[in-house]
Amino acid sequence: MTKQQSAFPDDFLWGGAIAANQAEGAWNEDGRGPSVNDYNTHGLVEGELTDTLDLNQYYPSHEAIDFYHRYKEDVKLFAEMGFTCFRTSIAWSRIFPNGNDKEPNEKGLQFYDHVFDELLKYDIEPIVTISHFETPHHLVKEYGGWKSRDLIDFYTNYCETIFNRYKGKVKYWMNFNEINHMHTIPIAAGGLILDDEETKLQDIYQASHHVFVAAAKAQKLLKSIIPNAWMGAMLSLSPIYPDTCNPDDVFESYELRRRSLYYSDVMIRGYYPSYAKRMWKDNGVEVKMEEGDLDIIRAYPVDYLGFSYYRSSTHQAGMKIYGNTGGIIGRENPYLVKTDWGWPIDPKGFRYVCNELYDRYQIPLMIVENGYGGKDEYVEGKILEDPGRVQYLNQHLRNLEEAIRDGCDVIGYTWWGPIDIVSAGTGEMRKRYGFIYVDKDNEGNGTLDRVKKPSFDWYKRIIETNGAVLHDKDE
Ligand code: BGP
Repeated sequence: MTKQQSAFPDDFLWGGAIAANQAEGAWNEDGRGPSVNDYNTHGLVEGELTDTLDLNQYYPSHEAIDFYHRYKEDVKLFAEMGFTCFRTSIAWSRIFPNGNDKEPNEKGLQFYDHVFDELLKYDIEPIVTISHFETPHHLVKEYGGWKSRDLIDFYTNYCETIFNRYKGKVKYWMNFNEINHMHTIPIAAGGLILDDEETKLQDIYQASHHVFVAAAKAQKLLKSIIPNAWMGAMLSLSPIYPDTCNPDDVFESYELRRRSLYYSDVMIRGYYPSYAKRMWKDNGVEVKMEEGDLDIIRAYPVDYLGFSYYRSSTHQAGMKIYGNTGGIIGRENPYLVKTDWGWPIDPKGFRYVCNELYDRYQIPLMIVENGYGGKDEYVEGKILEDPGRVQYLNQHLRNLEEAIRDGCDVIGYTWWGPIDIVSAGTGEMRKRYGFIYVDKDNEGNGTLDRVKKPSFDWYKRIIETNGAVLHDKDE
């Protein structure tokens, strides 16, 4: 039997993704101001935002894995794996310490110049998230995050600064990380502290409107400053299955899915979907808009859809809806095994969601997060095998390849956490995603040394064969 040809396009972008707050550390170095993560001891889902710092406490984001000082070593390792792209975020508060300062912090701008130069030295394309769960702490406390319309101008000023600074270096941008998490992790997606159940949905939909206007203004700025650059929306889009064929389960799961697709519908189509009005009405929501808002949203849609895929969820009509960084936490799916953190592993769901999204939007797709968080053992300087990660990677890439064969226009794939970093949801280090181990534990102990795991060489083989090697192994 002739070996199956890879279906990945010759110019497919292969790489990995991190976020500033989960990797850089140097949280108050060289003029950086605090973001929501820095006042949080256990991540954005399990932790809580405090007003002040208790210096007897350990804050995972303060040092993270010290990417701020070690980025050259880490980028060299990414280049060794053959990355052709690398996603990270710019920390808004490293550029504008309070988020709305008159002048940018030059040392912060210099840091990202150095990171992008290092990536480009190895022909690695930077993919930049403008705001990755990193709203400046000052804007959360003084303005209530994206509830305030003032954030539109603060954000677009930040965008104008970084577009002008990095126009020769960065082609791929994303406006907000997993913006549909406004509902499930509002502090992360919108810098929102929602303690009044009565007004929660009003605040979420109003904040979302401000985000849509800001995203459109950012796209207008990008196209004027870097005409050939691409702006993406970015959502967490693990699919939602109905728990049974009971039409109630089916329809409510469909509505829950649309609660997320609402964000990509507006940012990709350029207008509010027809179901929005009933969604607002049924929830007593009245979105306040200003003259010109809908015009700018229509005039400046995004160019591609970036999304994260970790797992799938199963929803039963009437059940409580809540989620974490992997997506909606629903009912048990008896057909799927789970990771050590209880995330169902569903490779076929990956193919399903690519088809669902490409059929809906017919614009290029980029998977900017897909990964397996597990407990790797580090014994006497040696990483034991990490078969769970290799299997997850192979199964998901095989299904991604099938999605490409199905006709989906997928332009790139960045594995979430190519190097161990701090977990967004729980603030843990022991939830490891990396092909590279970082010697640090949940309490902050360790040398921060980097050690290759067995999966490092395997991902390198996948990239150098453009996916063809996936058919050499059955596991
Ligand atoms: C997504 C975030 C990432 C990343 C990922 C994994 O929601 O965009 O920042 O952290 O989830 O989640 P966790 O780190 O909680 O395992």
